[in-house]
Amino acid sequence: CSEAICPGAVLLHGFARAQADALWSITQTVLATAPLRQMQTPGGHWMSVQTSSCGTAGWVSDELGYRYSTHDPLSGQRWPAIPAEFLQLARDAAAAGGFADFVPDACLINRYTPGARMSLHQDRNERDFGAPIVSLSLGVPAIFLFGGQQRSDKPRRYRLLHGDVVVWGGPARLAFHGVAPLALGDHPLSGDARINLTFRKAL
Ligand code: MD5
Ligand code: FE
Repeated sequence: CSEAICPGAVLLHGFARAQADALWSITQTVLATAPLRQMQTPGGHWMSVQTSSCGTAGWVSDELGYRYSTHDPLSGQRWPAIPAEFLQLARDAAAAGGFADFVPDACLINRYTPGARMSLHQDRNERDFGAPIVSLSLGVPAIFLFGGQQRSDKPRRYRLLHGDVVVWGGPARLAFHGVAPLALGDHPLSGDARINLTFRKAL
């Protein structure tokens, strides 16, 4: 079933539940080539999540800023390709959210362990805000914070479970959002961790 978060944003409860365990193991394959690492913000802080990417472009952050890069700064190589199963899921979910023919060129992988969080922000490093972002949650549940158009708007909270998918587009594309500090949990595949995949059209 699906739950409207706001115009342009829909939470598809359990949309990927049937494939979630397979998507988890495919994610591990990607991470064997492009390992998770902590990134530094332009302000000089370390992010509490661990990050990697696949696709033509990967999201990176360092003292110079946030941006997309065609190469993994750790290896100097191109990021691994987005697996076909990921592309299919992103396309199907976007269509269910009202965005036909979505073809992401970037997949950001964020791993949260207990206490890791993401403070309120907007995703604005992508070139085309007309394309949606599709988000897949795997592993232990997280509390997602949906903040609305202004940073000062009081965030609404949504619990995201293994196999849940959210499609963010239209007026929701530039909304403020974040993730509350991950609570202790235990998941058969991920242990105490949560992994979020976000499919984006970055270039
Ligand atoms: C997460 N990750 O659950 C989220 C899922 C990130 C990030 O925020 O930047 O890695 S993506 C949620 C998202 C994307 C674009 C717009 C909106 C939410 N929104 O309008 O709330 O780890
Ligand atoms: Fe974000």
